[in-house]
Amino acid sequence: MRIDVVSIFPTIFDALEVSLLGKARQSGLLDVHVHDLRAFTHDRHRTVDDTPYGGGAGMVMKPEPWGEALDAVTGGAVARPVIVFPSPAGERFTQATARELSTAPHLVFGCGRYEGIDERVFDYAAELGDVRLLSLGDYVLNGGEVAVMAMVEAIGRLIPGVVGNPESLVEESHEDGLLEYPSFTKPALWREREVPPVLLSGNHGAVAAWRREQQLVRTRERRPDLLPD
Ligand code: JEK
Repeated sequence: MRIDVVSIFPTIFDALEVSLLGKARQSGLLDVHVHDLRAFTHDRHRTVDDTPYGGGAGMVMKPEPWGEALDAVTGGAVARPVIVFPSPAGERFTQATARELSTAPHLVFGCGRYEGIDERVFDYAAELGDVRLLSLGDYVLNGGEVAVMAMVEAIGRLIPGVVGNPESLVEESHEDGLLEYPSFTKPALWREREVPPVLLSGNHGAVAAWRREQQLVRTRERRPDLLPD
């Protein structure tokens, strides 16, 4: 999979090198290219923002640098790309979205800042690829970069061969929408706290039943929205 990221803070994405995706990048399964939006400006101050038409607070990203950046990163013709713009006004990015995007040969991420990007950029991008406006969740970030880091990590670990332990992905794909059961490791007694004895019993049926019960209890307590009525 090829991934292009456009941002005015390209060095934020240096962190991708040290996450689990570093290995995937070295092996060639993931080919990530980060671009500085300011490289697509032509004025002496490398301006990327301006005041909003109609008035209001804050600044809006100008369309011209975005048009040139999108032309440049979609020009390679790997395939018709999926072009993602993180946005507080987007559809929710979920595990299902990550699965869907993990099969795309070419993803482009456009990271906005300030109050966002001139709306015409999304319309223009739709001529170059399949545009998705996606939100990480219902809180306000200062820009798209942190959202893209999360999305690239969620998508990247689903690409076959990227995760170190493929068993964990098989387990995930069989998931039932409940929260996970609690995990324990050695020592069996730590600071007067015991590991639940059933996990030391060697009774695999009892372990499975206990874990399922824990999943249900935790989901009811913490995420009742995930349970059917
Ligand atoms: C992309 C710029 C910052 C800040 C104004 C007024 C109510 C805010 C944009 N889950 C997510 N939260 N935030 C983002 C995100 C934020 C971004 C950009 C993504 C580009 N910003 C910003 C304030 C406002 N709004 C009405 C909401 C807009 C995000 C994701 N993904």
